[in-house]
Amino acid sequence: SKAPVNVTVTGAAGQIGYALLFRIASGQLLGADTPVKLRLLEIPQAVKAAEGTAMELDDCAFPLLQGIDIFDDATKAFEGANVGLLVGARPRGKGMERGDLLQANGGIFKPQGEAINAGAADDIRVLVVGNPANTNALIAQSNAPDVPAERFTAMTRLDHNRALTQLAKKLGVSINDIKKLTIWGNHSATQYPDLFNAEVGGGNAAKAVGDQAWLENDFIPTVAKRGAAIIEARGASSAASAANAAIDHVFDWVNGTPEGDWTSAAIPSDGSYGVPEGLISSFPVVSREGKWEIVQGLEIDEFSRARIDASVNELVEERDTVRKLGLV
Ligand code: NAX
Repeated sequence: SKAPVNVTVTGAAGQIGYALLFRIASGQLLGADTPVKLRLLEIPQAVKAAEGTAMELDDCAFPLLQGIDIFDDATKAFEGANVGLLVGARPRGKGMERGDLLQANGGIFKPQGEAINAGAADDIRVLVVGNPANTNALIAQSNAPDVPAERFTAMTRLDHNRALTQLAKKLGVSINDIKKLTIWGNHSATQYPDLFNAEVGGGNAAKAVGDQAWLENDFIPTVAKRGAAIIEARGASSAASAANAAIDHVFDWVNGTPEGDWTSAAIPSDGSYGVPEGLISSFPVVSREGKWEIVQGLEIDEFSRARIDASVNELVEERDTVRKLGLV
């Protein structure tokens, strides 16, 4: 039988953690034939709550779950980690400027990057969920110089999945009829969900919609502001859907994406599509042999170009801020 895979989850006692851990332990992250060991990282005040979640995991008697360890020390939590799901982050407080937010998160993601560098397994794959996810991933990556840069990614799969459903509803089609949708840029309100290269039933999605006003004034803002709409409706931010997207991201990274389709993930830019090299930006991606590859050769029209540039410029500003703060 296969050796267990060590999965480190930060922010394990939070609401995404609660939605995520049971799915990892049931085999949905890595596949039904892969045993897992969970390594949960929390701040000291939340360790007790993480222990409660671990009790419930025990009570599920998951056949694939071979152990749960709980830590309040990043160096220990990432020891031997094959997968790191970096969920815990510092939320934006009242009156907090973006620089303050980035600095506060630097205090989390810098030491976690160092911990990954020091002790993670050679095949470590990192997905950052905690916001601002792209730049947090950049901070962790910059502080893990011995780990290949490509192993640090940030999550835009929830945005991708949100866009799939909005388009399917608009056209009255199934999710399964939609292919090649892309989220470009930052996981923020500037993100650009692109229908011009997407397909519905084999035809062009933007043409099938045939309604530029809907695309600009309805579709794009609905996808980009969905997180706020969930908070408004639920009184709490997206949790189960975020956990689901994290599962999708890692599963595809490990197991590959289907032929004839692609997905969206924020990965280090190689300069493709004019995105400055090194920025962790969302692209159309396929996963082959355990690696993300950016889909090449897509046509980017003027409308898309402006949207992509706006989101990428925001990432450049975030990078410049964390550079000044000495975090990268
Ligand atoms: P919660 O506040 O419920 O949980 C966060 C947990 O992280 C807490 O238990 C806290 O104690 C822990 N934590 C804080 N600092 C830590 C540290 N240094 N080490 C380990 N644990 C630490 O938030 P939750 O709703 O679970 O959301 C977590 C993060 O996901 C937030 O940053 C949120 O903004 C982000 N999201 C990202 C999404 C995406 O698509 N990329 C969507 C969903 C979500 O909004």
